[in-house]
Amino acid sequence: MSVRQIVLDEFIIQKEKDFPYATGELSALLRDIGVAAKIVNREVNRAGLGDILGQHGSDNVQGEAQQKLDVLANNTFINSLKTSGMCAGIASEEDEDIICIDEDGHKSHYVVTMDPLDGSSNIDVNVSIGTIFSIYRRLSTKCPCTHEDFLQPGRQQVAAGYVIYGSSTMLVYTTGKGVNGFTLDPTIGEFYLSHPDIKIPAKGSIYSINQGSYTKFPKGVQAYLDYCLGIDGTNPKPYSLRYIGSMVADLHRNLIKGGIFIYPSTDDAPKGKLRLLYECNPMAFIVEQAGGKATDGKRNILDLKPEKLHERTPIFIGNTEMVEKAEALLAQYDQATV
Ligand code: AHM
Ligand code: MG
Repeated sequence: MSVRQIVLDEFIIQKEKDFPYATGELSALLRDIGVAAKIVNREVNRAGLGDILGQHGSDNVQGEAQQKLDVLANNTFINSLKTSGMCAGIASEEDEDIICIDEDGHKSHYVVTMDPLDGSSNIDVNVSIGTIFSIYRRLSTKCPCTHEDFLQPGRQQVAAGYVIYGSSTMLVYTTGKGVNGFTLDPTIGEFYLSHPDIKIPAKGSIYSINQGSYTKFPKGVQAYLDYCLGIDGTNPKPYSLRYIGSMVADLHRNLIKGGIFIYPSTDDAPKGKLRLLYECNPMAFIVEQAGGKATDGKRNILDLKPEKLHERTPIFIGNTEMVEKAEALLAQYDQATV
């Protein structure tokens, strides 16, 4: 008889022993996120059947049209975190300001940032989308929590993860001691450990970027793309371009197969599109824990000190060798323009 694989909740409890002073609070919070992910997964999986596709009729704080599933996922995670009592506050990509949960005097030590449904443009067309989350130990001690609790450098994350609603649904997370991936068995509603101790391959051959914006990218980014394509003659084996347009899906593939994901600045958006708190920091923590690297072109993403909740940053993330090659070309062009 084969040995049963470990499920997410068991794994989380087992991993508490890596942290001698653990109280179980973080573990409970991670388990709550797992439950919310299953609820969102249920809705994503039957999205074409109900009245949950299409636009919600509202804009989020970024001025982007919210999809019905964006709103549903946001409410699901917020409600789950509110009822659990394990979370002091939430900052969501979909909400203008932080949501403080501890006004009733509850004394949770953690706050959560999240992009409840990433890859919004893919919702209506049955292409992989995801949820991204990150957990910080709060700095304030009194209720309610404050903006400072959320505006911490990514290096301070105590846990981060994503859920990919793809051909199967997976939850991948780190608490700073490696990265582990769990696949949802929909027949019994459990996440099973399927990808233990994920490491990004040392060599990669995939690059992921919205190349349609090539003419709007900085010269250094264009130079790196010319290198990827083999146009500049220095890359003996040009790379494959793979771009889904859901950061979670693009990064998940590159994490498993080896590759780089880039969302750079453009002429129209000097800080790029992706948000430091909700997308870049959690993904940078995961990729670094898997042996990769994430920078804004010059600085490590995890060292950036956020100044506002919805701050954006350019990002180059994935296989270390590829990210460093991109940085080297960016630096050459920076120097050329000084
Ligand atoms: P969203 O949070 O509104 O879904 O936007 C983020 C998504 C990322 O998942 C993806 O990498 C990017 O937007 C794609 O943008 P573009 O269509 O400009 O390539
Ligand atoms: Mg999003």
